[in-house]
Amino acid sequence: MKAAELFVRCLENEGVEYIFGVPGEENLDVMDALVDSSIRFITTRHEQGAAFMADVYGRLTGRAGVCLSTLGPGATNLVTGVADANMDHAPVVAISGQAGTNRLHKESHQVLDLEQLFQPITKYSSRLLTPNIIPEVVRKAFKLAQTEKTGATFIEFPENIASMEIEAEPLPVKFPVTPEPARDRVERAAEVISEARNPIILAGNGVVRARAWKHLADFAAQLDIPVANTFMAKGVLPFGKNPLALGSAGLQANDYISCGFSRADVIICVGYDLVEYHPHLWHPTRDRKIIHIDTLPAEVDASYNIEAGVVGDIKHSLMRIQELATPHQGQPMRALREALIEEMNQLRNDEGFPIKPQKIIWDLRTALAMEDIVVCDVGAHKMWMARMFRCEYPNTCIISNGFASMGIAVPGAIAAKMLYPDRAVVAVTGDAGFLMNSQEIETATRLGVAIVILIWNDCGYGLIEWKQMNHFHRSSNVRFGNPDFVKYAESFGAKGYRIEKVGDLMPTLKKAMADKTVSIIDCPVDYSENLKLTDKLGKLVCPI
Ligand SMILES: Cc1ncc(C[n+]2csc(CCOP(=O)(O)OP(=O)(O)O)c2C)c(N)n1
Ligand SMILES: [Mg+2]
Repeated sequence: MKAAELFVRCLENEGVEYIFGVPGEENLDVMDALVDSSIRFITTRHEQGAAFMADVYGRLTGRAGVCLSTLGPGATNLVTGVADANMDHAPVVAISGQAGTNRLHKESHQVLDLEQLFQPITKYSSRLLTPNIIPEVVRKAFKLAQTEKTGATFIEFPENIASMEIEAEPLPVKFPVTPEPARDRVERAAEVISEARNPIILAGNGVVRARAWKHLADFAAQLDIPVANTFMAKGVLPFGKNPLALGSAGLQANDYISCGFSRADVIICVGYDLVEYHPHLWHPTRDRKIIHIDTLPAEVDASYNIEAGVVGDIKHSLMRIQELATPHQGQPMRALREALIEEMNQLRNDEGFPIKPQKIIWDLRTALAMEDIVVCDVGAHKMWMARMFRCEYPNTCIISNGFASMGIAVPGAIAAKMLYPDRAVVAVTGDAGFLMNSQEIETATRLGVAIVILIWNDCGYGLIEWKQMNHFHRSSNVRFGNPDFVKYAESFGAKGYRIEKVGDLMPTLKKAMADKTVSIIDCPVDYSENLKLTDKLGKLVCPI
């Protein structure tokens, strides 16, 4: 068979359902081999869209999402989405075509050294220099992408290799098992927790990746320790139902949860990735005892000097420590949760227009069922969503908080809806991030993937303006104009809605969710609330 065919068989062997991508001249053989494959190719309108779709597919399934491009400009277009997946620890395998090996050594049309280009943004970057290695390279790319800490890998496939003849078989797929934690570390962690006066848990996305949220809830309940979560661990404890849930930590500013960290003497980090939230922001004093529970040893950071590192399967680590540690009593941090809930509820009947972020979130939460999925973009809206959108289940509010690239929401929502056609899926995005990948609306309408896109319209780079005003009390180059989003939607054959008064939002959301096609809601937002929040949190008097 052709090497391209073997390559596609290896992908099938890995259980690949979809490849998101843009075909090119240098992957003709792979594209042709896909015609006879069970794998469905999802033709996108930009390689970045393809990479973000693979990224969110990987987050939601734990299996590698796959994206594909041609050489040179196609591959450079993949870069942002691949980097995002890698830094956010989403399993992704990216594949690109390449010129034949007879012209890689010299100046040549569209040739870039892609293996090198992808090295710093992947766990493994490889070039198929001979067809014999295809089964090993593909297996390795999937194994590394799907093994903790999960992330992106890259395969470069030169066109002349793809058309060669080869007889070989895919390698069997095996999943490595994360080992049990070392007994002495478990004992040390249990001892520190038992002796603590005010312990707190910081749960990160590693808990979601390990599917260990039930174990975490048991651990917290039995030891009576409150839990803060990073943005990417939203829903790890059901916020509404579990009184130990303190909400999200990660705002760069002071917040209620900061009071929890400063009050704590022991901070138990579970599946926490430092990329999400600098330790110096929650541990400036560097004098608390930190317990690190994760699948890999802790990253070195001056503010993350650990007392006990429990490395191994997170579920087992939590169970073993729980067996040995002495439970605490009383919940001195409950006031933090109550203060946050009060704030979440405060503006639910607000009549202001443009609509305040808190009110948009209230209406969105009310319109959606708890199993429905929100994919958030990056900007001021993300900060509000992370802080105030309640989640009862993990992976129901997807946030990129490692690489934190704008442009993920629309393509990400498409991937989420393909995986969960029976749930409503809403892309919550700023007006800037929306236009970075809005071309994928065509992909969604072509595929019949009925997502809702909720644009927070402030005619500006809101988050940057927020920061500029905080630092310099004036803004610089953050304002822009927008197209008519309703007409824009209609030009794609999608539905467009404009919110003209506060009372429009809830019925429009419900209507959009019932639409059988893509719906785009243009919702003016009142970002004067941003500075009010900064001001309020600056003057925060800890409720505990
Ligand atoms: C691709 C990319 N470019 C730039 C940034 C830096 N950045 C972060 S938020 C932001 C503004 C986002 O504006 P918008 O999408 O309108 O959201 P808003 O802040 O207004 O809610 C920018 C420029 C980024 N994170 N990603
Ligand atoms: Mg904006």
